[in-house]
Order: sequence, then structure tokens, then C-alpha cells
Amino acid sequence: MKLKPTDFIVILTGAGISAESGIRTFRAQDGLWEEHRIEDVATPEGFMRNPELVHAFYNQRRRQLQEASVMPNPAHLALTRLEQQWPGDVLIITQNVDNLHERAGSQKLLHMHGELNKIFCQFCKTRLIWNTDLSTETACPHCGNVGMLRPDIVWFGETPYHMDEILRALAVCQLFISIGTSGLVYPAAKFAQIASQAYRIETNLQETEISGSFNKHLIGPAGSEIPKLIE
Ligand code: BV8
Repeated sequence: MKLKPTDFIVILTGAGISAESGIRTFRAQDGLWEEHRIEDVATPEGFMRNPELVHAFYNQRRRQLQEASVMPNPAHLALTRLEQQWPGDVLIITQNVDNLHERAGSQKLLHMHGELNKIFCQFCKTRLIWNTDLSTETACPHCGNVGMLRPDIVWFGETPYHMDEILRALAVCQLFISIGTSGLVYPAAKFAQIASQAYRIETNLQETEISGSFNKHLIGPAGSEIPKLIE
């Protein structure tokens, strides 16, 4: 596929791009969903039923982001170089809630499933940057109410963020690259089909549910495949 300098590149990332940074994926053998039922920790109903369990689940993942060993890996850094060097537009749509794309220097970035380092108050709707533990005892710094703060994460059954902007980008891009997603969660799983006018590349350790929607497959770890693809 020959790209023109004005071409628009859209990239979708999933948990696989952060795996080599030491962040667990969801559906691998040692995945996050092996230890927790999605219904208990990643749905609004689960949060209503047992908020402290959900806070513990996200507190542990938020704490992990602060660990010195958790750093952007060569895949994140290659995407930052692409954004800086490519003359056309580049947009990263990430399903991930970690901050590794930001820490790698990416700027054109949409977190469609929210962010670990953000919370919001269900009472006054204020959104806050938050890097420490959260509990039902934490009072909202804005309105003072206790027990109303929740992770700013899109749970199953909730509407993903930035969908209008995402659908517009998918409809006009010339190159769509999917990195490290199992293609099992909607609507992200349909993005390759929606970008049908683009040249579509999938990078993963293995074939996925959505591999049939791509023109090219790069099988291997993102940390080595993406720098090669970008150079
Ligand atoms: C919505 C926040 C309406 C939580 C997440 C029945 C049929 C179809 C759909 C549905 C259905 N029933 C319900 C639905 C909708 C539902 C859904 O899709 N359910 C699934 C389970 C069937 N979706 C929703 O509810 C969404 N909302 O649909 O609203 C709507 C739609 C459109 C417009 C308006 C309204 C909301 C979904 C969001 C849920 N929240 N995250 C949290 O993070 O704690 S989803 C969760 O899964 C994560 O965000 C994660 O990113 C996402 C996807 O998982 P992956 O990133 O792909 O991770 P996974 O572990 O699965 O795979 C990792 C991959 O990496 C593997 O393939 C592996 O091989 C690869 N890999 C590993 N290492 C490497 C690697 N690749 C490269 N290099 C490596 N080193």
C-alpha cells in the first residue's frame, strides 16, 4: 500500500500494546478477567452492588501505573514518532485506561473507555484527575458529598466516549492500524469494518475474532512489530 503524505492514519490500541510494559491484559491465561467477573467489577450494576470491591479493583490498577517498572514500551514510543514525523493527520483511539500513550508523548489520543487517573462525582458531575486510592469514604473535593465518587471508566452497558469523533475519523482515514486487541468488545470490534475504505493492518500475537476485516496481519509482539512498521 503506497501512502500519500496527506493521508490520515487512525490507530486503535487494546491491552496488548501495554502488555510489554507489564500491565496485564484481560483475556490471557493470567488476565484480569480470570480473577474478577466482569459483571462484578466493570458494570454500573456491579458498582452499585459492591462499590468497595470495584474501588479495590481500580485502586490496584491505578497503583500499578505509579510503579517505576511500568513505562511506555517501544510500541508506544514508535506511535509518538509517527505522530511527530508523519505530515498527515494521525489519531490514536485507545480502549486502554492506562496513561502510557500520554507518557510516551502522544497528543492526538482519544480514551474511548475512560482513564484510570480520572474520577467523577455522581452528584455534582465534576471530573477530577486522581492518582491515589478511592473509597466510599472519600468526599468529593468539589461538593463535599461522600460516597458519590466513581472511576471515570466506561463500564459494560455504558456509552463509550468520543464516538462521534471516532466514527468521523474511521469514515475518512486512508490507513487503519489495530494493535493488541482481541476484537471481542463492541463497538471497537467493528471499527475495522467501519473503516472499509482504508487499508487495514492488524498487529497481534495471534489471529483474532476480527482478523477477517484486515488487509494485512503482523503477527508478533507490538514492541517489535510497531517500530518496524513505522520506520
Ligand atoms: C456499548 C473498561 C452502546 C473496563 C472496558 C452482545 C453482542 C455484542 C455486543 C454486546 C453484547 N452484549 C453487550 C454488548 C456490548 C458490550 C460488549 O461489547 N460486550 C462484549 C463482552 C460482548 N459493549 C459495551 O457495553 C460498550 N458500550 O456498547 O454501548 C453503544 C455503542 C456504540 C455507540 C453508543 C453506545 C462498552 C464497552 C466498554 C467496557 N469497558 N474497559 C476496564 O478497563 O476496567 S472494555 C475492556 O475490554 C478494556 O477496556 C479492554 O481494552 C477492552 C478490550 O479488550 P482488549 O483491549 O482487546 O484486551 P484483551 O485482553 O481482550 O486482548 C488483548 C489482546 O492483545 C489479545 O488479542 C492478545 O493476543 C494481544 N496481545 C497480548 N500481548 C501482546 C498482544 N498483542 C501484541 N503485542 C503483545 N505484546
